[in-house]
Amino acid sequence: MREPRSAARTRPEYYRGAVIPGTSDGGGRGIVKPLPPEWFVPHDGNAEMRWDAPTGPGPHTPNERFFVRNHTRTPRIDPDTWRLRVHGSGLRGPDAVFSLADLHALPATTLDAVLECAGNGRRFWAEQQGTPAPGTAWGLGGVGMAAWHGVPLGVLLERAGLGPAAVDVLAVGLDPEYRVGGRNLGRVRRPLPLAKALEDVLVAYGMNGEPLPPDHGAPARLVVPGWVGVASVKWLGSLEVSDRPLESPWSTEFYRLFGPGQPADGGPALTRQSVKSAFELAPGAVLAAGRTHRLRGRSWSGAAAVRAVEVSTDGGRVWRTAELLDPPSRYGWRRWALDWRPAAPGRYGLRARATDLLGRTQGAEAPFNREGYLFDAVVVHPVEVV
Ligand SMILES: Nc1nc2c(c(=O)[nH]1)N[C@H]1C(S)=C(S)[C@@H](COP(=O)(O)O)O[C@H]1N2
Ligand SMILES: [Mo]
Repeated sequence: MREPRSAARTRPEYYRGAVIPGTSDGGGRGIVKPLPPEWFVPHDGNAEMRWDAPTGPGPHTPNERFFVRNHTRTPRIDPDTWRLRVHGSGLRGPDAVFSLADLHALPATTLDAVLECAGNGRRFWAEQQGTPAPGTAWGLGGVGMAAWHGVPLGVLLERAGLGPAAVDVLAVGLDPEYRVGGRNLGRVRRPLPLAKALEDVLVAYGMNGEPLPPDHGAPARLVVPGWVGVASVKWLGSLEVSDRPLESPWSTEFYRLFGPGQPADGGPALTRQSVKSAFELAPGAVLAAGRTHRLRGRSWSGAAAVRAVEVSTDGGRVWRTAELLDPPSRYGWRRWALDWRPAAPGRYGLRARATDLLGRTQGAEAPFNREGYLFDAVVVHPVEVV
């Protein structure tokens, strides 16, 4: 297994918020909440969660520390005048319109789910595999887990008059239209197959026991558990229910795999997230030799609960089973810990790999794709023992 080139040198700088070549980091432009540098790494209007900042006693990521991924900027929406319109050929009758009070009056549920950007871990394509990918150079902090509270989308669609011929639901956000490369692609929107919509998707208006914060989609967003973050459309304005398959640039152009092993014109629109693990430790952390250190981290998978996590401190030769601190969770992550007593000073690359209940695991290399989505290889975490 190759060691990342000069990782110990570049990563600590990056985690202090340095500008990364190839991106134009703008200090969290367009995000409403404060982004203290000890909690976040800014990426040109997006904010990455730092894994070395303690995140409280439980498994949930506090709202004020949750990563933000915006195509444009966070809109401020008046919850009193906000309406969600449901329309389209897949409904039996006319449009249905819901106010926030209407949503509050519908049956609600709470679900622990990881929300993760498809591009999370993108910088490791360059650092570990020598194949840099364009786009936001996330470390592993384009992810968080919250207890999402809201109305099951299936319940809402039934109330709206879901018809038997419906196949797709297109969620449209109320944030500004997305302009890129001289084109206006319109509002952020992405179709969702009806089967998933009816399975476990939420129209969420609560996050970790609080109303949804502005940056995370207030007054209501989709939460599509286990799927790439872009499916979870924020600031919901409308839902088109269609009796024909729908598409948008977010399902045809972005968030698909292009490259070897894919059809010539690209793979299908991305759905499930891959398996990942992260240490709750600063990259390049300095640890004392001859002492016992409790290594902590979290692992998650979009397809099933995490079953086991193994850690290697010797370059991937010996793997030890980590202690799992949370019960299995279908869509949540599991925290883990493992004691390590490094005998000798030097530079080490810590490795963690998770396996989920479907047997999906993390290997030494992730299969290349042009846009650098779904990095699921073991990420080598540099530390220095002194
Ligand atoms: N309307 C809208 N929804 C959106 C986005 C956006 O820019 N606009 N970004 C998407 C992407 S790419 C991700 S990864 C998640 C991020 O959610 P968060 O900012 O609450 O962490 O929201 C998704 N939903
Ligand atoms: Mo994303």
